Amino acid sequence: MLNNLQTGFPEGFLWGGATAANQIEGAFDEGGKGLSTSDFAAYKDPYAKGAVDNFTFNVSSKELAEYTEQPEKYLFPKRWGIDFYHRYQEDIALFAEMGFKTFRISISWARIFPTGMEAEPNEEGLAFYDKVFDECAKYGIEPLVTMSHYEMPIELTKKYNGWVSRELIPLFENYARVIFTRYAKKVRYWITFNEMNMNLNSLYTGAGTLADKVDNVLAATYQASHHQFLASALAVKAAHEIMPEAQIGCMINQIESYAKTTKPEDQLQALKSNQLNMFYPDVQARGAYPTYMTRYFADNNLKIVMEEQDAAILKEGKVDFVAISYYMSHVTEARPDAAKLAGSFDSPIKNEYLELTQWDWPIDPIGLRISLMKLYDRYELPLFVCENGLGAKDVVSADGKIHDDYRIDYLKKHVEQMKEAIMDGVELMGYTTWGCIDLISCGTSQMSKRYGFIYVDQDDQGQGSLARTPKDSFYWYKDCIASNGENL
Ligand code: BGP
Repeated sequence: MLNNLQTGFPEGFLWGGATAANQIEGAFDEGGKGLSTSDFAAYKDPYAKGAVDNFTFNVSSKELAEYTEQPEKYLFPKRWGIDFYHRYQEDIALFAEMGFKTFRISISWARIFPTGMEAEPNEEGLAFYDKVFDECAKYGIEPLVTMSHYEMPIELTKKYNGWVSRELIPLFENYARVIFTRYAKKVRYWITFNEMNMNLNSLYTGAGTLADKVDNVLAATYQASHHQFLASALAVKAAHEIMPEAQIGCMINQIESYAKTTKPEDQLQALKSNQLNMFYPDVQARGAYPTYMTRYFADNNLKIVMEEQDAAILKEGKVDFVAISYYMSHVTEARPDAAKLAGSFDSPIKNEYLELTQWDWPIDPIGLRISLMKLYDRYELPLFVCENGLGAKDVVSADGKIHDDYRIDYLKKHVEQMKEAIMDGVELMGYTTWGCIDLISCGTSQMSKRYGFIYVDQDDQGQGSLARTPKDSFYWYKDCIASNGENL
């Protein structure tokens, strides 16, 4: 039997916006919070032209030691956030005014377990997120919670060198059980790790691992990923036990690779690049390592240490949905360093059909449709676009307003393509645009790379009143949500 044609966004579609604790909260040393890896992220301007090899955000053990001893010597913009910690009520009220059905935030692990290793959680940290979820509930907004968004307690880096150590698995499972039990009645939608495939790009950001303390970075990346797969699977299992109504997903940064030419070698490379990206949801959605990785590990002489019970853990911890962030597509060709570029934001080959953002990210709304169609074909699981948006240098006009028609144009085109994908049969749960309120950019550590519907008065030096002002896109999105994606 044929399904009915779904002609628009389904009823109950989860429209909203997305953020991450380390980019919005500020208050890095309040409420009993321990220091996290993101408090020490090195500022290296990864978007400098031609910076493919520098694009790692990695921190060395020497830098970490220096930061710890002389924190004031370095710029740590993420510590400021946008003061969401104290202004969450005002911010959530603005999201409610736009009609948000959902709000994606992350819990900072170091607020709950300051070193990651305590026997008991930090009550003040737990109480903070209670207040945030209660505020959401006031407006009928469903939280979508990422359990680890590019941060973890720094003590776990110092003691274990992050996820490269298996010791972190029970610590994460315990953290998972604590937050599931506490928020069982308040949070129905969960994501374990943010953009796990970006481990390939930055071992420190994704896995809290100092690259200079491992022998082989690629091997360490896959070893750390293996431990995160297990931790994620155990969390999925715990979530299903503790919160039978909840849905818990995995997430990748979806960057579709197109072949540069019709040459079979280029086509093959595009297929392989896409496999390396989808390796992450392949494990988490199918519950086992895909066979193509056996060849990849052999070719690269990588030995991943696995224990006997691991296969069963992965099998029992399959996710309920697959979430993606989507910003761009890439072009690839058969070249010796092609595999190295998987997971990188930087595409060395220009796609002549696409325009670029101010940060040279190719704008490709149809690539979103292609991605959704491919991922749905592959997993037949509900999908969630939990990040998408335009980073731009917004200007406050003489009338005091922010006329961000370029952002409206970007979002409109992506919403149109999601609608097409839904008509193509894709089951899409929701759409949370990235940085629904201006926040500190992850990759550049700049405030001036803005994504929000709401302007925040703060500059790259952390100066400003922090006042919130709706931009033109605020009213556009409000209309989009009210019409369930019909008025664009
Ligand atoms: C994603 C991250 C976000 C976010 C976004 C935009 O990879 O999950 O944390 O910041 O990218 O990136 P940037 O801030 O570098 O523009």
